[in-house]
Amino acid sequence: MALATSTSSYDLKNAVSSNRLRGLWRMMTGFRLKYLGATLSLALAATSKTVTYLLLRHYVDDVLGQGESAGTLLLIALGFVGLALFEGTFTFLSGRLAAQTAEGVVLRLRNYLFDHIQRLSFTYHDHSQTGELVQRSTSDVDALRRFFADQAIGVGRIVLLFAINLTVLLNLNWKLALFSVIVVPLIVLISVFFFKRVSKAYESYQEQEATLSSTLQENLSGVRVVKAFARQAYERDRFETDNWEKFQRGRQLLMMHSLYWPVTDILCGLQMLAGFFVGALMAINGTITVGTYMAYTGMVIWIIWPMRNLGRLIVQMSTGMVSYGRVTEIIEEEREPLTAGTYSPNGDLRGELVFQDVCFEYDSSSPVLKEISFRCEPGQALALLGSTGSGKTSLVNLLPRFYEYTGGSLTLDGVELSAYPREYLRQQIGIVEQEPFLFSRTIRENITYGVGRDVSQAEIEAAARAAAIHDVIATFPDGYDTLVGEKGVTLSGGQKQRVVIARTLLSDPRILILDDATSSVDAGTEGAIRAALEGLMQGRTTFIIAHRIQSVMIADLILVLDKGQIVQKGTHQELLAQPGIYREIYDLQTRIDIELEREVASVAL
Ligand code: DCP
Ligand code: MG
Repeated sequence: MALATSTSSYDLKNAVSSNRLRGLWRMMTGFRLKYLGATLSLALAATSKTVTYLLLRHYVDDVLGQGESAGTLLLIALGFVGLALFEGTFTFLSGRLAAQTAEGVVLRLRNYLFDHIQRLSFTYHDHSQTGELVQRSTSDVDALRRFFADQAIGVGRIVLLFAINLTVLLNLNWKLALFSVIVVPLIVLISVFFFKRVSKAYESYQEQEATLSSTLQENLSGVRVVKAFARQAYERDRFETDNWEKFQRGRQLLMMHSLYWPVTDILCGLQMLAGFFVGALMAINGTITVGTYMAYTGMVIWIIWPMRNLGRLIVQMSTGMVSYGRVTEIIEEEREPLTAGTYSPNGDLRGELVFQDVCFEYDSSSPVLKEISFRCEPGQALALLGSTGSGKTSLVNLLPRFYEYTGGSLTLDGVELSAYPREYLRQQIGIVEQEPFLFSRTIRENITYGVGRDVSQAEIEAAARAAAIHDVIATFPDGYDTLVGEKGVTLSGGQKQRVVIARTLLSDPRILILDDATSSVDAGTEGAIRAALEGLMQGRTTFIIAHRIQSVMIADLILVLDKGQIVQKGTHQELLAQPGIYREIYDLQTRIDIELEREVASVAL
C-alpha cells in the first residue's frame, strides 16, 4: 500500500512520448534513484571482476616463482575470495534494485491502466474489444516489466563490462586490445539490422495474440449462443485459423532469432580465437608477460561475449518498446471528464427537461435521433414507445451524458445539459439499463452499489420490496449475502432486472430512467413493480421505456418514436383518440388479452 500511495500521484499521461525511450524513462519517475543504485552496484560488480584478473596477473608475474611466502599467498587467496564476495554481493544488489524498480513501475502502471480504462468514454468502449484491452493490460505490461528488470539493466551491464575491461586492456597493451574488438562494430551493425526486423515481427505477433484473446473472450461470453446453435466446429475452425496465424508469426520471430545466434556466434568465436592466438604469440615473443596474457584471456571474454548478448538484449528491448507503444495508445485516449462543467449546480435537480430539436448520431454515421422536441415538467412521468432500433435507448442515454447530442438544445432545469458536470448528472439520474449487469459479488453489494454511504438493512429491503425481489432473495440460504454469478446463485433474467431496479431505487435519483426494465418479467410481477413504482415516482421525473401499453399508459406524456423521430405525442387518452401507431399497438395488445381471456374461460368451463 505504501508503495502504491507514494507513487500513484504521478500522472502517467506525462510518460506518453513519440520517443519511446524517453517515454520509458519518464515512466520510471519516482524510481530513478533506485535504478541508479542498481546501475552503480553493477559498475562495482563489473569493476571487481576486472580487478580479479589484475590480481591474477600480479600473482602470475610478480609472486609465482619468486620464492613467495605463505603470508603473501594467503593474502592473495583472501583477495580472490574477497573480490568474489564483493562481486556477488553487488550483482545481487543490482538485480534486486532493478527488480524493485520494475515491479514498482509496473504496479503503478497496472493501477493506472485499470483506472484509466474505466474512465474512457462510452464511445471508446463501443469500439474496443475487451480481449484486446485485457491483453494490453497484462501481456504488454509484463513485457515492460521484463524491460526494466532484465533488459535495460542487462544492456547497462554489457556496456559497463565492455568499457571497464577495454580501458584496462588498452592500458595493458593497446594493440592487442584494439585487435580484440575489430569485430564489435560488425556485431553492432548486425544487431541494428535485426533490431528493426524483430521489432516489426514482434508487433505483428502481439497483434495476433490480441486477436486471439479477443476471440477467446468473445466465445467465452457467448458460449451459450455457440452451444445453442451447435456451432462448436465452426468456432473451433475460426479459432484454429487465428491460432495458426499466431503460430506462423511466432515462427517468423523465432526464425529471426535463430539466424542471429549462429551468425554472431561464429563472428565472436573467430575473434576470440584470433585474439588468443595473437596474444599467445606476443607472450612467446615477450611483448607481454604471461600474467598479462592470462588476464587478457579472462577479460577479453567479458568484452566479446556480452557484445553478442547486446544484440539479443536490444532485440528484446524492442519488444518492450512495442509494448510501450501499445500501452500508451490506451493512455493517450482522452478520459471522459467527470467533474468538469461550466455550470456548478448546488442541491438536487428539480427535473424539468426541455428538448428542442435535439439531434444525435453515433460517430457521424446516419442520424439516430432527428429533431426531438418535447417538454417534461418536474415530477412528471414520461413514456417512450417505439419499435426496436427507433432510438429510445439512445435518447435516454443522452441525459446522464453517456453520449453528447450533436444538435439542438436540451435544457435541464433551464441550463443546457452540456454545461453540467457528468458526475453530478450520474448521481442525480438513476438508470435501469436495458441489459442488466450484476457483479460477481453478494446481492447486498450489488444493491448498494450506487450509494456512497452506509445503508441500513431496512432500506435495502424496502428497495428490494419495491422491485418485487425481496421474497426471492429471502428464499436463498444466505439471503442478501448470497453471492451472485460464477461462484454463487445464478439469477434468471427477470430476477437480475429486479435486483438492478432495487439498486437504482436505493440510490434515490431525482430522475429515474427505466429502459425496458420489466421486459423479462411476467405480467403479474410487472404489475406489482408498477404499483410499487407509482409510489416511488412521486416527486421525481421518470422515463419509462416499455412495450406494454399498461406500463406506459400511466405516464403524463407518451412519445411514440419511429426511426429516430417523434411521430406521436400525448396522453394515453389523446393518443387513443387519434389514428396511428399507438392505437394499433393498443388494439393489438387488447385483442390478444381478450382472446386469452376467452381461451382461459373456455378451458375453465
Ligand atoms: N446504435 C449505434 N451505436 C450504439 C447503439 C445504437 O449505432 N452504441 C444504433 C442502432 C440503432 C439506433 O442506434 O439503429 C438506435 O438504437 P437504440 O438502442 O437507441 O434503439 P432502441 O433502444 O429504440 O431499440 P430497442 O427497443 O431494441 O432497445
Ligand atoms: Mg433500447
